[in-house]
Amino acid sequence: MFDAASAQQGQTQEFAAKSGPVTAEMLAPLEHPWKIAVLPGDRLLITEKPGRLRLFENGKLSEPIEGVPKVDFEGQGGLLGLVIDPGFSINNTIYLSYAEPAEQQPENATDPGDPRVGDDGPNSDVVLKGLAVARAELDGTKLKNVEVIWRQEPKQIGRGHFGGQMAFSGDGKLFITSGERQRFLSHDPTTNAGKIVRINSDGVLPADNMEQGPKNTRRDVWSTGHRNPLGIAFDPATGKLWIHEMGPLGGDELNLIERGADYGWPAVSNGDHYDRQKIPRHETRPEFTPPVITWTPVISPAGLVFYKGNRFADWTGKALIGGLTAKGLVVVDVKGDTASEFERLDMKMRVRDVMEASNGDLFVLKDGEDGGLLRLRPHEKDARR
Ligand SMILES: [Ca+2]
Repeated sequence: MFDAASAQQGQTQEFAAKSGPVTAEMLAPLEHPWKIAVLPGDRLLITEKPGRLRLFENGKLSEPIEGVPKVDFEGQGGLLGLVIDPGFSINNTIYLSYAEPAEQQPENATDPGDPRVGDDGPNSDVVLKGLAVARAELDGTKLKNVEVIWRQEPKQIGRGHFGGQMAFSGDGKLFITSGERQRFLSHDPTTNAGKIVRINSDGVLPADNMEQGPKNTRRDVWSTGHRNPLGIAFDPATGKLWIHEMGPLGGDELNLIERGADYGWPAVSNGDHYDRQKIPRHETRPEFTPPVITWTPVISPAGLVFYKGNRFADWTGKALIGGLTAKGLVVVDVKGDTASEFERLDMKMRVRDVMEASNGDLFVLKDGEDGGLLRLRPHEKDARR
């Protein structure tokens, strides 16, 4: 097992997929890794939640890249998402998301707590903060021209539900998953928390978001009623946008995203609150768009990629989801507007992210303080020769 004591470079382990064994190789140990971006030539950028951004190239992990904004590392917050610009090979531009502390912290603040969100407890985290997205140019091992282009507003205290995943549409718009900060804000039109956000890559707001929402809906909002979305990707076969989000006690969701639609949280869920208080199910409120897949028991989805390669032949075109509770990969067969689970690759470890290498192998992040970067490939006889 890739545990803390043995998370050594080059160590391998086998897992069983439907189509045969999969070999996982530990490429590098990492502390709380969160997101991979694959650069041209299979160079990787990887975020570590405590606030480090590293390059992995030629089999080696770099020292932390300079110029990363100050992050608040606590609970689910820290340095989180990462995506490269569609024109990265020309402009070297990347986008980082992170929990940003407010410049002015409140005096004598207390966390009001809420039994519905579980046992974080009162006074658990009184730092005022919110998700922020910064754009920067990668210049060797430094970031330059770092500029914050979007923020969750207003900032909240509390340590959870930041969201922070990002994806570019084919027409160059940046989509951001914005979590509801454990404050049940997803139906509040005055905040962009609990929403899917769509902006231009320079932070300017497009004129054509959310036509159908309430009149005072913020102009950065594309869809509402989301809880804690930690995966976003466009299906290359259809151009459709998919996200997944963590449910509360039960009810993780895979959602097909349409402009202006309301996905129901916190009015409906296929799970219940952590204090066992019941939540009405999606089918009781047809005005909300229901999930295409809902998981109970939960998988705790993290990271989402549509697999384009053919090294894992029966996964081609399918969506791959990292599973924290599922402890492996959840493979989903997406066909147009429908989706169903195809299989699970049991890896016996919390998987935080999954991305694809240029040859169709997979890069996977093992979650946690004793986490790491793994490469998955189909087991082949003499593959190492
Ligand atoms: Ca929902």
